[in-house]
Amino acid sequence: MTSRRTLLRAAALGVPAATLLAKASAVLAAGDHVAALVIGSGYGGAVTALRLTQAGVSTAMVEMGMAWTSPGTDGKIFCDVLNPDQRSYWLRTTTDQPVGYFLGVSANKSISKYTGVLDSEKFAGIRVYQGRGVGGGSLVNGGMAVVPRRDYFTEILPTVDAAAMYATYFPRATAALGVNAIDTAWFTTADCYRYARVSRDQATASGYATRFLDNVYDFGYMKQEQAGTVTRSALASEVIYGNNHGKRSLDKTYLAAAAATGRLSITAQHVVTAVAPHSAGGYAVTMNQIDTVGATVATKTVRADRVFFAAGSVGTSKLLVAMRAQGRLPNLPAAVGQGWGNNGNVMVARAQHLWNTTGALESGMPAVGIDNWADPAGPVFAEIAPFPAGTELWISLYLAITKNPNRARFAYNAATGQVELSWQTAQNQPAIAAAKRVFDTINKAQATVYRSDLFGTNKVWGDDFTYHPLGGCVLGQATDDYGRLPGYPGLYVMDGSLIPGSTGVNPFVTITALAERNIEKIIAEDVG
Ligand code: FAE
Repeated sequence: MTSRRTLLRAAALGVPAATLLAKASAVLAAGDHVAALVIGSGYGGAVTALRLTQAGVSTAMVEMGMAWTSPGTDGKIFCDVLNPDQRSYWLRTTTDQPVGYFLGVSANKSISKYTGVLDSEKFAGIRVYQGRGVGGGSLVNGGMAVVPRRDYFTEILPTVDAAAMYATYFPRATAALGVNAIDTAWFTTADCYRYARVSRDQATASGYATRFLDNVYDFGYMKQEQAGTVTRSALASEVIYGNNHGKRSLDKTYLAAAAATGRLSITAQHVVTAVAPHSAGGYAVTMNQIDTVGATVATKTVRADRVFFAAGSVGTSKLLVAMRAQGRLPNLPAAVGQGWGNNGNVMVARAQHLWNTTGALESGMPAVGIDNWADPAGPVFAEIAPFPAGTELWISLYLAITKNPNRARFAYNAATGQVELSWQTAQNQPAIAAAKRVFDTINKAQATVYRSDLFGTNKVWGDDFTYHPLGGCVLGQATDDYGRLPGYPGLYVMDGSLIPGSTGVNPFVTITALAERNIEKIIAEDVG
């Protein structure tokens, strides 16, 4: 409730989120001493920043990506998926689209190297998509705000009091995130959700349950987009490279509220490279300030009494594994770097009959899922995903979340100085098998076929990338039951790395609620 009050207060003052954030914008200097330093500005980091600043703690946030506040030459902050330019990808010279092919031919294009908003981080057996910028994954994601099934939450995090999570922390998280429900009557007629209706009706006719999904995209705004009374965003093919309107990303919610306290500073375009005990107490945090082509322009070390790792599952795990291997945090437990999973992600598409048009106009924000999670033979929760190409394609696309039991670990390679991830593409076979049962059934019932031209040449399954990296510093294994790193008082893990590889639904609500639970405890017990 506190967060909602703060948000309302900020709104009542009439202060736009961008103004609040601009005031918080800062650049840490070498030798600075801060009470709390938060690495990363995604969900875990934003919750941490809001609750610490509300508790009176001055908090310095460090983010490797840009503060996405200035429009480009086209007057827009973000580009759309049909016209990707340098703003789309993190330090790449070609795009690396998740659906990277069309008719079996690469659909990627050349771009200038730039600190763009979406990173496709390549490991040996998987590409991991992550947001880069103030707001982390909230800038690029589909906004789906899904509370996990309670029985599955209990299964993955048995030491966490589920009653408290569902009574207190999930509601707190969804309120502060600005989650809203779609008007289901409007859904039945809106052109922009024709694609979802076609997929939903076919799933239902094939014997599967479907459900509407809440979102942080303002559905009221989307209605106006459909009516043609406001500038289009979700209806203008804006999603994975950012939304210029409508989306309540973290810079507009948690981070704006934290900035409104006057106690938050955000240092963007700084990559944290090392954390180690400081001789004077607390921790020395070393970072590289980078320019927009990723070149280091300064290296600085600051001192922090407490450090909150919120660099995401991959970012936090890589950093901690490197610190242990390099002897800077040598006593970190062996569990640091372990228990990583892809939330069972696999993508697939079906070709529709010519008479089953999916529509030229597709909202970039998914609103419906096929819920076959209760099936013991292979749980699947599949989001009906958009393919916002601006033209009729007769394609039904899905992101399936499955219960893939396989896990991987991060390891430091001393020869290269890089942290590697052991995941092999073949480890995604259980995800394919589970999704195949569902979509084979739908295809059979609807007399349709898979598209095999979108993830490669003759490749049905998008099995070699994920949007949902989870784990690497699992709660209760790599940390104590609240994210404290054992042996290092004042070091905490706050992000998706705490969740053991799977949450059965899209993960950001789980990450946010768990961070709310943990920071409440940490503030009560550790922060005096
Ligand atoms: P995250 O949001 O990734 O934030 C970590 C931040 O730390 C990033 O801003 C990094 O740039 C920054 N960082 C990393 N390393 C460093 C460093 N060394 N120094 C300084 N900064 C650093 O972490 N989830 C849903 O629930 N619903 C969806 O609809 C959905 N759609 C998605 C669509 C896409 C395309 C993608 C990529 C993800 C999607 N997700 C979705 C996943 C969701 O965004 C993700 O689980 C969360 O963003 C993870 O939150 P964290 O706080 O763990």
